Amino acid sequence: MNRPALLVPLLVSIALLASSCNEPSGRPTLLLDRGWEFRWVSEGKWRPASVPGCVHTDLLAAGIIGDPFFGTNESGLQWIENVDWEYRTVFDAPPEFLARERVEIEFEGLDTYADVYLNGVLVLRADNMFREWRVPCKRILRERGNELRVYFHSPVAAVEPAWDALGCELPGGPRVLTRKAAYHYGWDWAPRFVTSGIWRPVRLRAWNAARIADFRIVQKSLGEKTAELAAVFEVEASAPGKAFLSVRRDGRIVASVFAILAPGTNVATVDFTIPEPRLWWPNGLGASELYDVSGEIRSGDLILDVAEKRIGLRTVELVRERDEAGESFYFRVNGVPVFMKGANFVPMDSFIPRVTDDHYESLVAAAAGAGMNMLRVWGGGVYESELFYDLCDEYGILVWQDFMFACAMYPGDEAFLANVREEAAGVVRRLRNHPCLALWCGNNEIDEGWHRWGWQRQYGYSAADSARIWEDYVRLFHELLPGVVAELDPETAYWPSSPRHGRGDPRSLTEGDSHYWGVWHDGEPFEAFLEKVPQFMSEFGFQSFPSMATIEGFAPPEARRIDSPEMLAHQKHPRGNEIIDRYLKMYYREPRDFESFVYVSQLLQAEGMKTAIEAHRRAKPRCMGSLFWQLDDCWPAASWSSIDYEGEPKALLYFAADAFSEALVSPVIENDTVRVYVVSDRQEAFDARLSLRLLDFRGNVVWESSRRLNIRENSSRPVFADGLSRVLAGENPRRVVLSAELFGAEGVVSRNLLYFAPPRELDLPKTQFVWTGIEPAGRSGTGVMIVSFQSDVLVKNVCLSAPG
Ligand code: BMA
Repeated sequence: MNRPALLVPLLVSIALLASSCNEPSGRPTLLLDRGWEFRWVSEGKWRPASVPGCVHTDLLAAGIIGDPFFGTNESGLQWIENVDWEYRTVFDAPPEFLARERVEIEFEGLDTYADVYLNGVLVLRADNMFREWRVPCKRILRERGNELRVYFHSPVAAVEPAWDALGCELPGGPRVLTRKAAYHYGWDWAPRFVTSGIWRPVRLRAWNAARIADFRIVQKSLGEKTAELAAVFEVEASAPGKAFLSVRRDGRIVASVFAILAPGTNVATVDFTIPEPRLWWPNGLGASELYDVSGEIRSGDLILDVAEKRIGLRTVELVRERDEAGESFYFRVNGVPVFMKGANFVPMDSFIPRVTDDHYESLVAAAAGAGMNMLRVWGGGVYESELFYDLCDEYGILVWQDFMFACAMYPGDEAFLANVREEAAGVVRRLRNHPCLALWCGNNEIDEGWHRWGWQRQYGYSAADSARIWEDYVRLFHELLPGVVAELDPETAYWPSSPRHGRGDPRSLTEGDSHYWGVWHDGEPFEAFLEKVPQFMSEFGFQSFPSMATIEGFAPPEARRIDSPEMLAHQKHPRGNEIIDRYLKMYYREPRDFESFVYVSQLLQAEGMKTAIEAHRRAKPRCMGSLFWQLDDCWPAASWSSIDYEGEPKALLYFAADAFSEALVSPVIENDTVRVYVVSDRQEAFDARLSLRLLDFRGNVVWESSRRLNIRENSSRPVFADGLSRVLAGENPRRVVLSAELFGAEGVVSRNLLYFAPPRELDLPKTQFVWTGIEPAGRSGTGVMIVSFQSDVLVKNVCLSAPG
């Protein structure tokens, strides 16, 4: 048994040897992020590598390949997926590690078919990008010169025999056999880069007697006066023994139990309370309060291990009840029905390891800044990093978490299911303590795909094939995954597939969540959004191009036109440009040049999404959610995103911020009647003033009206209605705009404009505006500038940007 005195020299020696992070636990940890090299196995030459990292970015850093995102480079880099790669490093194990009873190597993520050798001994065969692996290595480890080698088999070649042996093809293709991010294989917004690598950190860890294998806080009850909680310790012990398990809050021990440990896994519960609990609220409804709680295991005075969690006290329920319309689908948070405002999240890079902490923070902050309170982590990407969920906890963004299955049918053999069971159990245990976690969802669009996309005909399935493939589906999404959630996270709801019904099935508008793609895929006009309002819209979207600065990063000057090979390579939807063009002609005049086209594509997208979001919010409480497709991008390209790969917000993000405002004034024309709605997500009623003005484009007020209102909490209702011709008061609809403003005690709460003709038909006067930019006094050199504009006429949709 170690004595505390050993701990001090141990800390010092590890710090000198590698970039170790020694936790307060007395469980030495050595981060293995140094000295890595990689090679293309059949070429043989070793070159420096990054861990965490992946083959593509290592090849780029070594100067072997050009930027995979530049020009048409993608097509020339497809060979990388077909060959094997190898990584290695050499490290010393400090004697303190070797002195422990147990020493393990922990891999947070291996992508994907990886054979791991330590000092020449095969210690692991990994086959799932989404799992974490712990490899005992005490007997193989030596003090100096340990060689850790990871051999990656081509993920494409690896599944060929199994694919050929399948009785019939599965929609999705061979990728469905591999537990790896689906978007790596290409998507309608993603390039194909089927990479390999050690994509998450690797650590050497050691312990004596016992370690905390899992630490979970269960909320038993949440009252106004007290929160009753249980800390559930899962302890792995190497031998029979006794231990103290304690819970600390803000550093102070608040409860302990004495436990008798048997060798192997032990579960022990320590009850504790938090008096005067401060609740965790989603963004916009209150503070997202967090508490630091840690669990420790001690033997006498010696701390054997410590686990830390940041928790939030809240309840989240998915409410599905029969109602007049069909079956509801909404979230009740702390007893309050909350309208979900947000977007679908996709991985932020084709090469995830290079996404920095700052990138994560700026993206989640941007989502919160746009008024969002929910992100859906879509099932064709990855289970995100801890940091992502930590940020969602902090910013009050609820997470709808898909399991990683999308738009395909998956096999149902025992080995596959066992692999998925481990994956699901690992991720549920990892994420279940995050207050942001709102829902587990089995998959993206597979139920819809099976029933409505014609797969059964397309693949020529016999009745027996169909029955077997559907049985496999049921085992996975109606038995295995809900079983894992019920066992490990019974507090969180499980939803088998998003959407509940495919579009085309009338129930898609009356039951559960809905993906409405009549706009875009079916070419319906944006106005269709006014009618197609479901109970909860979990996907709808429209593409646009990224900012010019972003385009300049991948397209050389001569390629900056819509039909250049470089631009076409950055449009992954087969009909994408054609669809954008069709809608553009519906609403806008022909843009005069490429740069205008790029900008107008963003306005078009923003207007379409605004139309939808406001329609969803006006329909509250029948409709209780609006998550557009898609928040972000994994590379610089045309896509449905609101923020491009370089982090540049598109017009959509600004429009969404207005449309998601906690109180919204929303004017709309419904059957020749102009109605103005006020939608409020506030939990208290408030006094407001509505100001309506009909303005011509030179700023003359045709008429105005103002009225006092009391806005009810959590509501939507029309507060003004009049016939279209009376509102227009004889003016030419192409030359006027209705300005609606809602004022509360704090000033303007929401501002909106209603035009009476599409932009194409507006009689916009030639604009001549002047602007000045000044650095405010005392802030010169800080990058802050106050810009003012002045114009005699309406200037519609001004974009302000500054290089860099
Ligand atoms: C939805 C998503 C994605 C896709 C998007 C745009 O169906 O789930 O699969 O990228 O539409 O087509």
